[in-house]
Amino acid sequence: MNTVLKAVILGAPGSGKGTISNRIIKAFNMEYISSGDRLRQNIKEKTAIGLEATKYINDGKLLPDDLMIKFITEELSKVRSNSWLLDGFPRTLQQAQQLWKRETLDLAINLVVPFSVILERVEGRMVHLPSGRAYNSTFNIPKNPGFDDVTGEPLTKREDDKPEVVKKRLAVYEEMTRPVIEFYREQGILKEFHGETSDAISPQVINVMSGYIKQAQKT
Ligand code: G5P
Ligand code: MG
Repeated sequence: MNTVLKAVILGAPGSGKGTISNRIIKAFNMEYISSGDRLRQNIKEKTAIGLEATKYINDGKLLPDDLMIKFITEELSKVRSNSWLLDGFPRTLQQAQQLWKRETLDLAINLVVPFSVILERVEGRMVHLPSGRAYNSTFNIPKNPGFDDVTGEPLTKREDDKPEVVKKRLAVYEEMTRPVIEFYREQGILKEFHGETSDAISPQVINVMSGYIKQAQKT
């Protein structure tokens, strides 16, 4: 399907942004940019931003806005497609306002999952760093335990998935990202999806996005 759509996906840590984004990009022809995945890749490659990011990420804190806005602006400038899905950015009102000045967004997807469900999920998470594919001991279980289904490469645990850091990330989310949700509500592009599983939420998201794409193709 030919897609023309610029969207952001919001939601608390562990709400399933990465899992659902992977399903969205399989359904539609969109480029996927995850701020967290790209930062972790930079940490692995020991780049300047990677070295700076480590101390914030491992402590469950957000990187400073100026650094993050510059990083994502550069990542977006590399995108060749008219359609993309941005996961993990914006996280603060200032980031949202800067992105709004630069890009015409069509849709802000907000995933609303109870915090009790999230804490359980994050404990069992294993990731394939280069792609951002996430697995779990009870959901999306890797075919070969400890290895990525697609590449066969080893999976790792995220440094910031320790229970005490996850609690901090959830608190930071409540304080810093709530205003972002209100910002998109005021702009009239917010769509909220409630649920306890990604299997229940992702078909609803894909259904809504199909509507946007059909509308864009008519105009
Ligand atoms: P990230 O990487 O953006 P978070 O904290 O926003 O990190 P996270 O943890 O990546 O979000 P997610 O993508 O929402 O969570 O969730 P996921 O990985 O898909 O699913 C979580 C787990 O649950 C997985 O194991 C998955 O398999 C499982 N799962 C999914 N669905 C289900 C289900 O239905 N049932 C069950 N049982 N399991 C399921 O950001 C990390 C850090 O980078 C910095 C910050 O330091 C941040 O803390 N950063 C920024 N700093 C400043 N500004 C920004 N814009 C920044 N962006 C990143
Ligand atoms: Mg993620």
